[in-house]
Amino acid sequence: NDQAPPTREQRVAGLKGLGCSRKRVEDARFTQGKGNYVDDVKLPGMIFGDFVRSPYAHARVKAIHTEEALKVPGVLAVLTAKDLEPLSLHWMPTLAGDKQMVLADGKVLFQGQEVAFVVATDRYAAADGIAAVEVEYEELPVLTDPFEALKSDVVLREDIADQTEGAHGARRHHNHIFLWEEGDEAATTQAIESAEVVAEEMVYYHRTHPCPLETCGCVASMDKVNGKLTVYGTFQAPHVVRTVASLLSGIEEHNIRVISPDIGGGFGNKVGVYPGYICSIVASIVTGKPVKWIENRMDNLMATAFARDYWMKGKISATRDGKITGLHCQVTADHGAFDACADPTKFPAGFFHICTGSYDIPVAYVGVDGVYTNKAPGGVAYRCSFRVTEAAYFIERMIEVLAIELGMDAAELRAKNFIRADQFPYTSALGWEYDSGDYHTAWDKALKAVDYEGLRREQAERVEAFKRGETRKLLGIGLTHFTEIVGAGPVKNCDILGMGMFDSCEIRVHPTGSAIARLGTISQGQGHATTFAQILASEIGIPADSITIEEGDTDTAPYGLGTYGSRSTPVAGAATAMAGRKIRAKAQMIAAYLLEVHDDDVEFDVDRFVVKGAPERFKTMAEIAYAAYNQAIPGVEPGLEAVSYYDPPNMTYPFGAYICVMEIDVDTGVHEIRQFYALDDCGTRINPMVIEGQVHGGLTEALAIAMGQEIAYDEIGNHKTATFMDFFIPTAWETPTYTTDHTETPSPHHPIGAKGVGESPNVGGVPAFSNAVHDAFRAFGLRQAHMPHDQWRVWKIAHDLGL
Ligand code: PCD
Repeated sequence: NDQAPPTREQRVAGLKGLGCSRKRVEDARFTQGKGNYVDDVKLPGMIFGDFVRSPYAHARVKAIHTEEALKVPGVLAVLTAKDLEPLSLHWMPTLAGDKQMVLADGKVLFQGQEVAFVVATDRYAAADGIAAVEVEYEELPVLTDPFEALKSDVVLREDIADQTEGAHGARRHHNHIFLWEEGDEAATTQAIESAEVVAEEMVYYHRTHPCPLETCGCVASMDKVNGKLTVYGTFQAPHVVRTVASLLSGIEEHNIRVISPDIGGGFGNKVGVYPGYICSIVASIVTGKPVKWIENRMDNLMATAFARDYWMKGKISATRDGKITGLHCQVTADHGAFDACADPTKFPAGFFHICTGSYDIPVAYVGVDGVYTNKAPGGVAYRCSFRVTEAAYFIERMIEVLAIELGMDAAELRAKNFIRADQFPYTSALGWEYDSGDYHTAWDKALKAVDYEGLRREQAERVEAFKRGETRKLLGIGLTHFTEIVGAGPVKNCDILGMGMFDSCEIRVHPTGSAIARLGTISQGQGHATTFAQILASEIGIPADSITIEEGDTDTAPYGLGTYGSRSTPVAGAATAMAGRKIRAKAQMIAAYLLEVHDDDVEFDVDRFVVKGAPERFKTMAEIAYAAYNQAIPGVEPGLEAVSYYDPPNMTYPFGAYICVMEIDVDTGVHEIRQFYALDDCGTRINPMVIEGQVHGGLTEALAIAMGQEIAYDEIGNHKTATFMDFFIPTAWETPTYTTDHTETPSPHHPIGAKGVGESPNVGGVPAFSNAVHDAFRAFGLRQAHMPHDQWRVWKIAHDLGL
């Protein structure tokens, strides 16, 4: 064989490791309709459960008549709160330390609330059964405005009406949940009162919904003979579901198996525990049959989860020449009927206090009031690390408003206040330690890329032309520089229901030199099977194509806290690298033995261990793996496996500079996005193509939120946007072309320097789109207009400004 051995470069390329735009291995099945989603799970004898839901937002439930429903052919059972009460399952604990009705117990508190669970032979019989259940309601006054709720005599939560203490401290009113504070209020007030310039604004981030294409659902299957409960479900955190299911049901944890199969998008919607899961499990235990529950679109938009709904009253102060001196923020957070926000336990407002953003602000204060209203519970991190998108929107709007107040260019104001590269690690006034960043470099690159000066000149000319009546279109330049905070843990700060937020990876290298790795996270479309194999390829020298990645089965995967808050790369990705290093350490001993040298005399090189100074003497990882199983090596156990549970020392702080250039027709409110430039810095990049896909997807969700998507209620609590006729989902038609770019500032504490990126485009995108709308009208006196900026609202801005 006269073929030349591969060069070192060819060996590196063959691994498809870090930095390679490897094609997604999961796409073969996704693009051919061969995915296996929860609704694809069909077990022998499976039956179907579905909910009777409340038509009222607030009503007393006087009686539930199930007799007629039970006569419907195919209907097997109808569960109500009375049936769940003996099991203590009529209420369930929420992730936020509150409790939530599983089925209506005496009253209903939001439209679409689960009232009874009809179990039938199939979905259609269940629907007929639902129609036959008769519920007697007595309507009660409805509160949909959190400010009114805090003043009203109407008691929403009668179950805790007299409790003056909640999970997060004192409650000052029967509809108040908590006041959570961070920072130094006295010093902040002092800084603002003595400042040369102060800007004040109410910034509202409206209620919206993650709305994954696949709705939530599960199949619960109780095997009474063996005492085993199996639950397939759309779970972003399967192990947590197993632990919670065990604690609630009393079934020992080893007898519960939770499986998240393919998931059609999560976006935070699939983190929480919903009544559908509990009712399916109970129904399976009662009937001894597998029970499926799958939401339809209206169920999903009405009942499981919501996001945002933050009223943020801000004050920001500065010197006359634009140096920021203080930031004050008072939030009124509408949590709906139950506090079911999905946040780490100690943070009832998530990581909202990252709201000093990318700026070096000496003093700051945040106070968040959680309030009950007659809306659906949820408060999930829809593509943002626990309220980070609210924080980014708030600070990026406040910067714009301050720029107006100062009569200063908003790009210059930002640059003047950025945390400088030499200040990292940087501790913010609200207590976060930013691990790394280089904001000025990213910002300069972004401004240059779009010819910022040229755009401002064009904008000024456009304003003049508009005033002369030569055009009816305005030009907006939407600027954003955001800082994300992703990767919860560390365990000492972050837990969910007491479970510390580490993550894990377990690797088995097979004798022939291929491998399987299992993680505690679960992909919902992010491409983990592709990218985590790349981390390993670079760490252990086995080609990514020879590594299977498996997630989502609690019987096989190591315990982990799941995928949300862009934590998979920062936490499970780190565990993967660390487990890989354990493999490598053992491989080194084996290689040294095989090469008959001391352990320290061999070194790792791409896919092999070589004798130092004698590169022709080496053992490949494939040879080493084979020896690990088939050769007796003194002092070394057979096999080549490792597991790592990784508790990150800190979170990672990705950042980005986004610029949106938008044309707005003042007569119709129609916008056209001429250019969208997105520079992301997520540290070391594992797969640039996957990152670009993440950015495209996140920006499109940001576009949706900023420009039209909304969960709206009328004054009696009717849900006005529970179908795709009313809830805006962008199609290819509305989606603009994006230009992506990057800088690379590795995280100093992550084993491979990677930071998360999945949520960044949503966090940075929303203020970029919204700032573009605002900026178009800046010359005509607009300061603040609430999202979503749909055509009617944009037209209204122009109209109100007399344009
Ligand atoms: N990466 C790379 N590099 C770096 C980073 C990252 O490459 N540096 C990649 C990885 O590997 C993956 C991705 O990218 O694959 C992502 O990652 P991250 O950032 O780490 O994240 P994760 O954890 O994985 O994920 C999560 C996210 C979230 S959170 C969300 S919303 C969303 C995102 O993710 N979701 C979703 N994205 C997505 N995509 C899809 N397709 N789907 C979905 O669902 Mo939450 O909290 O849940 O709300």
